[in-house]
Amino acid sequence: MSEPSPVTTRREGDVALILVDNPPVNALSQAVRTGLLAQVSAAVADPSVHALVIACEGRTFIAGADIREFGKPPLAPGLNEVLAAMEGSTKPVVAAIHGTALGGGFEVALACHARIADPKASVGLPEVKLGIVPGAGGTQRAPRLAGPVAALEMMASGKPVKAIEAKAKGLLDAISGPDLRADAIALARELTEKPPRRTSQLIIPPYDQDEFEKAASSVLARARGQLSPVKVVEAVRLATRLSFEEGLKAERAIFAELVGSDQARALRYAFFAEREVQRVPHLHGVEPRRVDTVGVIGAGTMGAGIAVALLDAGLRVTVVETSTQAVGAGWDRIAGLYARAMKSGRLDESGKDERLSRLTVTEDFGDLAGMDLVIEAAFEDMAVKKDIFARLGTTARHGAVLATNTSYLDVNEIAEASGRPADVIGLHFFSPANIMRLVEVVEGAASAKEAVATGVALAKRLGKLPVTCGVCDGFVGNRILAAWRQVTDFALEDGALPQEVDAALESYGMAMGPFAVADLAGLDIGWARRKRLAATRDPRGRYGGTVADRLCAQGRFGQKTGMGYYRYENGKRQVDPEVSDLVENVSTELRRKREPFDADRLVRRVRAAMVNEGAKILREGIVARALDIDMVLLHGYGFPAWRGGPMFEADAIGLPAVLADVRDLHQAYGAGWEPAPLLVELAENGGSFAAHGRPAA
Ligand code: T1G
Repeated sequence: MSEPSPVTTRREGDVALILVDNPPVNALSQAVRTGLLAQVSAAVADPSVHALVIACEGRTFIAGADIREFGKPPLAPGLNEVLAAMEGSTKPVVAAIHGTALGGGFEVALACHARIADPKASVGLPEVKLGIVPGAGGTQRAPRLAGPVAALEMMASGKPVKAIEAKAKGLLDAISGPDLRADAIALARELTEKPPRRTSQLIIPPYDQDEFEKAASSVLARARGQLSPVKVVEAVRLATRLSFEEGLKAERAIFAELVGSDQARALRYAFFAEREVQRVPHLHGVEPRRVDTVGVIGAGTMGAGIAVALLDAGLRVTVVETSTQAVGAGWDRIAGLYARAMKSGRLDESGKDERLSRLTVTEDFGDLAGMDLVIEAAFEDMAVKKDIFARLGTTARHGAVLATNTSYLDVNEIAEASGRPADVIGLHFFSPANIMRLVEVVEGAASAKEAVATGVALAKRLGKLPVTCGVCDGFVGNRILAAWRQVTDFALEDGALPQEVDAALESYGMAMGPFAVADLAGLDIGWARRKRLAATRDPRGRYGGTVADRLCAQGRFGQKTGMGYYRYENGKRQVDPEVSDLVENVSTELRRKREPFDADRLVRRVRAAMVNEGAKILREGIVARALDIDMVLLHGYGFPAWRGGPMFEADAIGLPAVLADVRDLHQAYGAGWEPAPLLVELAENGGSFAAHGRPAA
C-alpha cells in the first residue's frame, strides 16, 4: 500500500480547504508537491468548488523546499509546475498563513491570488542563507507585489518580515482575526466575484531607479565573496526588464548554477550543523535541572549583557555587585541596553518595564541563596573567581548550577574552589552577550552531566547556540583565535601592514579583519595579559606581540582612544602612516627581513593554523565532532558561513593540501607549529574531519 498523501482536501461548503500536513515544518517534499498538484487540480475541476484555500497543519505554514532533496537529481513535479497550476486556476486560490512562510513556502503564497496571515506570522525568502536564490518565481513575483527595492532588501538579507510589515509592503492582502481559516475561507468566497489577480501578470509598481541602485550597491558591498546576494540583485534587476516568463527562465538558470555550488553545499552543511551541534551525543537522555531564577555576579559589560539575555527569555534575575555605587551603575547599564533596544524599535515601553520588573540588583551576596543557577561574570582573575566560587559553594542552594563566564581560566580549578565541583560548569558568552548567539558550555572534569545539560538547555532558552566543550586554555574559540592571530602578528613583522592583512582576510569573507577587531575590542586587555604571562613565556618560541606592545606604550588602545592599528575619524578607520613606520621599525629591530605581502599565502597560513589547532582540539576530545568547531567559528568569530567553517573547508579542499600548508607554517615559525598528529593521520589515510569520531554506519 502506498503512503497516505501529506496533502488532503476538506470541504467547507463551496470552498476546498487544501491542507498540508508534513511535520515538522511542512517542507515541500516530493510527496507534498505531488499532493498539492493533485488536490488543486481536482478542486479546479470540481464544478461544486468555487474557491480554494491553502493552509497548513502543525506549527507553521510551509517553511520551504525540503533542503535534504538539494544536491540530488530533481524529482517531478517541480514546484514551478505546481505553482503554475495554482496561479492559473480560474477559481480564486487564497493562502492562509500561520507561523513562518519561508522560501518555497512563501512562493506558494505568492502564486495564490490572495494572501491572508495570522498577526503573529512572518514571511520571508531566506534562500541567500543557503547560497541560492528563490527558485520558484520568488525573485519575479515579490518585486511585482512589493516593488523591486523592498523585494531586493527582503531577499538579499534573507530575513523574515512580520505579517503587519509584509502587508504594508504589499506582500500580504489581509491580517486575520483569531480564526485564520474562517477568515481565509470568507476572503476566498469574496474573491469569486472578481477575476483572479495573478501576481505574474502584475506590472512592476513605479519605483525610484536611484534608490534601487543604492540598495543594489549596498548588497554588493556587504556580500564579501558570497555569491548568492549578488545573484539576487541580478535576478531582481531582470524582473524589472523581462516578461514574467523570461524572468522565470532566468531565475531557473541562476538557481541551477548556484544549487550545486561549493558555497551552497557549505551553507547547507552549516544549516544542519547548527541543529546537530545542539544534540550532544553523551548528554543524550540526560534531564536538565529546572531553572526559573538566575543569579549573575558582576554587572560590567558581560554581566549586564547576560542579565539582559536572561530577562529577554522571561527569567527572574538577581544581579550582585560589590558596592552601592556599583549596584547603581549596574542597574543603569542594564537599563541603558534596554533604552538602546527601544530607540531602535526592537522593544516598547511596556516590554522594557515588564523585563525590569523581573530584575533585582543588589549588594547582598546572600540573595543568591535561592537561585536555580548562578553565572559568575566578575573580573577575569583566578584569585577573584576562586574566592567567589568558595562563597557560592556555601551560599547557593543544594542542586543549583554554578557557572563561570571565564574566557581562559581553568574551570576545573574554579570548580574545586567551590567544594561542589559536580555543580560547576563554564558558560562562556560572547560580547555583546545580549546579541551574540554563541555560548560555549564548558564541561569540567567533575561536572555532573545534569549540570552540563542544564547549561545547554538554558542557552537554548535564551535563543543562543550552545556548543559543548571540555576544559583547555581558551576553550575552542579563543584557543583557535590565539593560534591564527599569531600568524597575523608574525606577518606584520615579516613584511605586511595591518590594512593588508585585514583586507586579505575580509576578502576571504571574515566579517572584520583581526586588527580592526583588536581596535574595536581594545588593545589594553591583551597588553595586560602579555605582561602577566611574560615570565612564563617559552624564550625559544617566537613572540609576536612587539607591534601591539609598542602601540599600547603610545596609549593607542584602539577605537576608544581614537587610535590603534588605525586612526579613527568620525568612527571610520583610516590607515595611519605612523603605524606603518612603527611596524617597519619593529621588523628592523627584530632583524626580520620584510618580504612583499602575499595575500593568498597569508590566508592559507591563517586557515592552516585554525585547522591544525582544531585537529588538536578534536584529538584531545575537547569537542566530540568537527562540526562543533565550525559552529564556534561561524557564530562567535565572524568566519564566513558560506565556507562552512575551517574544518568543513579543510575537508572540501582536501586534507593533504592543508597539511602542506601546515608544514609551510612549521618551516616558517619553527617549534610549536608541528602538524597535529590527527591531521597527518587523516591526510595520509584519505580520512576526513567530518567522518572522524562518527560511529561507522
Ligand atoms: N527542509 C528540510 N528540513 C527542514 C527544513 C527544510 N526546509 N526546515 C527545517 N527543517 C528541519 C530541521 O532540520 C529540523 O530537523 C526540524 O525541521 C525543525 O527545524 C524553491 C529553494 C522553519 C523557522 O530556509 O528557518 O525553499 O533537526 O529546529 O527553530 O525557492 O527550521 O529536528 O531533525 O529549525 O522551529 C527555504 C529553513 C528553503 C527555512 C523552524 N527555507 N528552516 O525553526 O525548528 S529553500 C528555509 C528554518 C527553498 C525555493 C527554495 C527553520 C524554521 P531536526 P528547527 P524551528
